Amino acid sequence: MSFFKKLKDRMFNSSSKIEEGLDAIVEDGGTAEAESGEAELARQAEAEAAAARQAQEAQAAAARELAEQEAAAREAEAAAEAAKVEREEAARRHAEQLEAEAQETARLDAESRAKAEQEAEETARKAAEATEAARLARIEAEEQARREREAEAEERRRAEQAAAEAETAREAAAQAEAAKAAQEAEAAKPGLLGRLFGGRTADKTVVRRALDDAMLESIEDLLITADMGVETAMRVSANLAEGRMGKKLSTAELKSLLASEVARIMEPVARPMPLYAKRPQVVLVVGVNGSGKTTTIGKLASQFKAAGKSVVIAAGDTFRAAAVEQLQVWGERAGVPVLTAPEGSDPASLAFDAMTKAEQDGADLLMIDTAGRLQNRQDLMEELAKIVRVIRKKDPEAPHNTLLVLDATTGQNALSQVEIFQKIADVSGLVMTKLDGTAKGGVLVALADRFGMPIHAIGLGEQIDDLAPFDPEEFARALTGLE
Ligand SMILES: Nc1nc2c(ncn2[C@@H]2O[C@H](COP(=O)(O)OP(=O)(O)OP(=O)(O)O)[C@@H](O)[C@H]2O)c(=O)[nH]1
Ligand SMILES: [Mg+2]
Repeated sequence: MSFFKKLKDRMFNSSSKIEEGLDAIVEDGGTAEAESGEAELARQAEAEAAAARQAQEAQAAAARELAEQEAAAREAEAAAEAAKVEREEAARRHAEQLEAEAQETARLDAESRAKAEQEAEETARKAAEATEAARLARIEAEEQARREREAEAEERRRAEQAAAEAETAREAAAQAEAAKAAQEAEAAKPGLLGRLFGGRTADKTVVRRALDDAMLESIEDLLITADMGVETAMRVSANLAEGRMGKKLSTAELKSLLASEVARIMEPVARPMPLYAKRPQVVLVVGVNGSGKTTTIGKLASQFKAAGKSVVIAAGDTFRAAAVEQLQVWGERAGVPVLTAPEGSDPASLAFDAMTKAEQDGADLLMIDTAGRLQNRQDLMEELAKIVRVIRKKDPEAPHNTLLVLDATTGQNALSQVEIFQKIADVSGLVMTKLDGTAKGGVLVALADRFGMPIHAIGLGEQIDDLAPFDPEEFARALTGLE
């Protein structure tokens, strides 16, 4: 497994804050778009849009027609109903009139019957006439009722026809809808060419968001959360925005911009620990408690040994017996001798003895471990200064390298550690350990941006080969989650 594959796997095992954050920033307020600007894709999108528009128009027209037909059917029904009511009323009035006339005639006849016998015949005739008229009226009413029944049947037929037409229109609309769905399904499928060329023309979309102040602020906040520090986060996001305000960016594009910005900052500090002709080259290793000094010495000793250098380790952490034993274990693993002194003895005098021994042995490198120091423990800091003074009695140029070991999980605190150790120990380079233990890692960018101090190596685990030179591009890709 390549080292940076390991970095990415381990660092983002607990997922990268920056990677996840960038996804969220673009998706929040972004819109889906065609992934590529290729003409083919554009034409396809245009054709799909036109087909969708046509289907929509057909659907709208069918719906309009349906509505009109329904309205016409409703009107015809209302008119038929009104005509029926009117006809019934006319027939009723006619029958009433005839009835009243017949009654009047009968009354007049009865009156005149008493006055004049001769009129009796006439009266009888008139009565017969009246009877006949009533019969005719009845026939007329019956005829009227028949006509009404016929009219009703006709209306029913017409209403049924209108209903059938409405049903037909409804079916047409449903068909138009189905055709539209089929068209959309067809458009969603990659064409034959698309399938042949690995789906290049398939329905690919990507979310893009226009870069504005709000988005830039979110990016800045994200970088700060990832331990980059306010100053560096502001500088990085300002550089990223330069000439790009209003431009639409996808997550991948944003990651790529951020990665190149990070790589640009890191590039000047990515330097392996320099090796000199001077023998022994003295490497003093300093840092706060538990930052990984002893582990890093073991890993480095192993690497130098493998590169053909003769290495001696001095267990300058005389504070704890356990520290000496720990270093002896590392020395055995790396196959290099470890010089020790009794617990509680003066580390400066052990350093001096180790210088003498390394000179005698003609060793290429002398690596001196020191006790973990808190920046605010004045006595320990003075002890460290004393080690440096004593070494310089042997070699005024020593130590040739002073490595400050920093724990990536301490975040922004690493910046103040650099400041303080720089003052008392003249730090020449940094090693950042435990990058496998954080999802942030932005502190490295902050360190590079603020101090410009060389970063020699980074630690990714507790095993002897879990230390590697620092590669800015790979680091930037791993940090931003750029594939
Ligand atoms: N995950 C991980 N653990 C590490 C790494 N480097 C060191 N450690 C662990 O961190 C712990 C402290 O490491 P040491 O090497 O003892 O640190 P130190 O700076 O020598 O500590 P003191 O001497 O007590 O100040 C140990 O458990 C190491 O195994 C690393 O890169 N990744
Ligand atoms: Mg130690």
